[in-house]
Amino acid sequence: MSKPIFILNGPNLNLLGTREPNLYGSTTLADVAKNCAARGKALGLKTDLRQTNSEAQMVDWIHEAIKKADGIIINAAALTHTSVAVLDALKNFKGPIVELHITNPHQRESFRHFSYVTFAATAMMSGFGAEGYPLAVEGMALLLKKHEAK
Ligand code: CA2
Repeated sequence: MSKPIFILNGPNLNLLGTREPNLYGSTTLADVAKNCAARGKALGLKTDLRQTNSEAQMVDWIHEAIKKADGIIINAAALTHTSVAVLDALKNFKGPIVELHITNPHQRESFRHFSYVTFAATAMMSGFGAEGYPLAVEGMALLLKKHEAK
């Protein structure tokens, strides 16, 4: 039986849709969860979207994913640029990992140009706004097919 796709979100993404709409848009994380569940259902995938402001919680969820998820979509937010702990945890996950960003970090400050997550990611997507989440679910469906065929 197939396991869900974990969609993990890091610090401050609980504010999505409520602050800085010029940068991050007006879709809330609850809307994102619904959109991903609907897109996943159409593709035969279950999704489990979570958000934390804590690095330790993020590491624990990645460990949980090792046993309980077929794939990880991760917007680690600021932890993308700072966390070797998140990278080390991701390296133990055997399935596909999609690194996701709402904005295009390469168009922003130089400290956002470096990503630890990239070293463990199978694929990365950025700059599609909150619409990037359901697009990442579609991308994950493709990656899972390739992974299963191996
Ligand atoms: O573009 C992205 O998705 C980011 O991962 C967002 C992070 C940022 O640190 C990364 O460089 C790029 C910040 C997430 C903050 O989320 C907010 C959402 C709405 C309002 C305020 C913050």
